[in-house]
Amino acid sequence: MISRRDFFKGAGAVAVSAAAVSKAGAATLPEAMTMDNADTHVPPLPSNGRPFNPVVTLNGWSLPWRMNNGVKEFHLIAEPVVREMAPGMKANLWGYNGQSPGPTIEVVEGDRVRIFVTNKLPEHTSVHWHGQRLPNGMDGVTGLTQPGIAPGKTFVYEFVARRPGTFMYHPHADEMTQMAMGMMGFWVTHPKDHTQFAVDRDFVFLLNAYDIDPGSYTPKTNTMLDFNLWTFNSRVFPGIDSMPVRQGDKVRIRVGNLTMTNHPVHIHGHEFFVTGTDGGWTPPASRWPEVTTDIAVGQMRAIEFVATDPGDWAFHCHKSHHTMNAMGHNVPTMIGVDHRGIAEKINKIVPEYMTMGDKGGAMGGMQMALPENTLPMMTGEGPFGGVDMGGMFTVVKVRKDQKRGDYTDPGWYKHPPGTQAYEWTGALPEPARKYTAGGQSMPALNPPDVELTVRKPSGHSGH
Ligand SMILES: [Cu+2]
Repeated sequence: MISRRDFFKGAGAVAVSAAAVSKAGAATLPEAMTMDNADTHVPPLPSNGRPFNPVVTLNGWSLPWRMNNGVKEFHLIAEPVVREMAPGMKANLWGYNGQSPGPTIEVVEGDRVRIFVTNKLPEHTSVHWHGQRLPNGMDGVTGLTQPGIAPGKTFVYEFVARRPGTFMYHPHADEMTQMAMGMMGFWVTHPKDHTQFAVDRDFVFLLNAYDIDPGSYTPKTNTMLDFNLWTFNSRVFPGIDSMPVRQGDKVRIRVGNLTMTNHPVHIHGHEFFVTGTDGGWTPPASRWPEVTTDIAVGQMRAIEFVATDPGDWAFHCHKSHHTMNAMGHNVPTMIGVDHRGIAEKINKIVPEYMTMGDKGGAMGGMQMALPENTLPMMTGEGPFGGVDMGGMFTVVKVRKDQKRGDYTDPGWYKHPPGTQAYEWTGALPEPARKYTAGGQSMPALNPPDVELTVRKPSGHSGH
């Protein structure tokens, strides 16, 4: 739930006249709304200010504002937060206004924006408005354009949102620690004309990553590459909300990357165009259709597609290790290795021990005993059993009967008869086999009694 913890009386959904606020509020800070859970919220935003089509932040929310003499005022609180990353696991992070990532800030091109930033962290911070055109002194780089905001202090940033598009915010102060702890948020500047670039659904989220040892709660901030939790908005599958859309909807998904590596995001069943980048909207003539687009560190991308085909369509990062949750990476590949004897011996010492994957890694049907506060590597349950993935994975749910503006999860897709893969139970012909370039047939894995046929390579016997 959104809650108000400061003095301000005007309810977010109720229009408060600018004059009334400016008298009462001139000497005060704007209210600091806070969020205490990680569901996707479609909150009613204040009806003052110019109209726009709001975005929906996956497992997040948009920050309400107040108008003060024509200036749109927001109040961000940098503070320690507890983030549920998926049911069963909580993390001690740093964020803004009760959550990590912080709330999405939505403004309209040409808005004069004033952001109060209060620091409730144990060390100094600042906020950099990533991608914005603004006066240099508002750019938020500690030591370069301002002193750090000391613990307990509040700074004011003020600028005109000059360019419509997709932006982020994050500290430029001890950023290795502060970003590894989850300090970041999304920013959308809507076009002055709200019919321009209009879509039916506009989802936003950040790519971020954490290294939290199983059984612990706080990220290891010195990790450079080997993170174990790859997240959309500090959530992992199955904790990431789905993206429900109505069949025929024009859908936009905006993604920003504040991890330490690139992420090729991939959609099933539809092609999209990259319509927006870090620098704004792409000229239509420059676009080409894709099903995967790579998002480099520090980049933002907006992709768009028409949701023509009903179903539950996976949407995920295509690096296979990024659709996994906490795991060790020093595990040897055991596919094809018969280790029945080994497991029995180890079980005498470690009764809970389960060998990893002699038939592959799929764990859909079984889960190892886990330490407190961690997640299985590959978790979420689908309608047909375990989805062998975790991490950066969610589902675009395209439904004919999803109501306009309705973001409630419609449940699992019911496949019409004859449109689903099924088991073949008839006779099987001999499978065609192919010889490799070396002329040796591929041996079966761990063959008990297969005779290898070795042929002399032909055609290269000399001149
Ligand atoms: Cu990735």
